[in-house]
Amino acid sequence: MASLTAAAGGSALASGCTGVQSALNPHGERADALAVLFWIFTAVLGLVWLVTMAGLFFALTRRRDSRGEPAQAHPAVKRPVRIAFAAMLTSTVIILSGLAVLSFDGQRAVFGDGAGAAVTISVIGHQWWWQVRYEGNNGFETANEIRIPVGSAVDIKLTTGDVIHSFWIPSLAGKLDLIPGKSNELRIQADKPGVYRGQCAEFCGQQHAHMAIFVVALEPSEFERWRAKQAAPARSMAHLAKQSVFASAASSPFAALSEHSQ
Ligand SMILES: [Cu+2]
Repeated sequence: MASLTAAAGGSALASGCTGVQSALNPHGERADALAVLFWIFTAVLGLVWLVTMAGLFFALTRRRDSRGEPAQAHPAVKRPVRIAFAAMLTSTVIILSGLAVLSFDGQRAVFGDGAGAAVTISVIGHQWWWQVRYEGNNGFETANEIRIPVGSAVDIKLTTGDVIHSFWIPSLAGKLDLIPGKSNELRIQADKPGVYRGQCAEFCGQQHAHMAIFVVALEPSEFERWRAKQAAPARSMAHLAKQSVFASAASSPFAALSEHSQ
């Protein structure tokens, strides 16, 4: 039991950085750029924190003047102090400028529009679900699930039917809001097949926490098969009229149907 609990605890801890919904477990070009940015900021600012703490420690533990005289009210600023101040000011300007340039560069990589996308999908936010519309001649709709081909750029047009929502698939791309009266566009791309979870990232009402969306990345051939099937007109239900769909307790009503028809 204890080992079970420990294992569960360990996996819960690890799942903070991995799994189907993590910006630190990127599976797309744009998510990669964001993850790199995160680690650079963490490393540089971690180093600044360490140097600051070392300076503080040094100042606190330094031996006092052996003569034990009270500090002067207006001591003359000594040369080493001036040098230290100049160094701190210069390094602050250099570090902040460097991070700002990296940040703007990352922004371009995440939101800059590239070449034409393979697939364009409209996503409309609702309280509290995602309407997904595949545009084109044989357009169709799904809900709370987006299927995309692996390795292709997919443009997502974001609008909302009611309030502000925010579309965020951490493993694939950055975050972008859905604003009433406005259309935003975000590009996603998955490097390998899998299921990637997203979550509405803007509080939008009571059921906001349950407003999840899944991106299923399929091999291109598999995606095309699925798309063709979705786009095909619905089959007539006339032949089902005489059958009792709920007669069987089988998990799938369709399994029950095929049993009846034999
Ligand atoms: Cu929402």
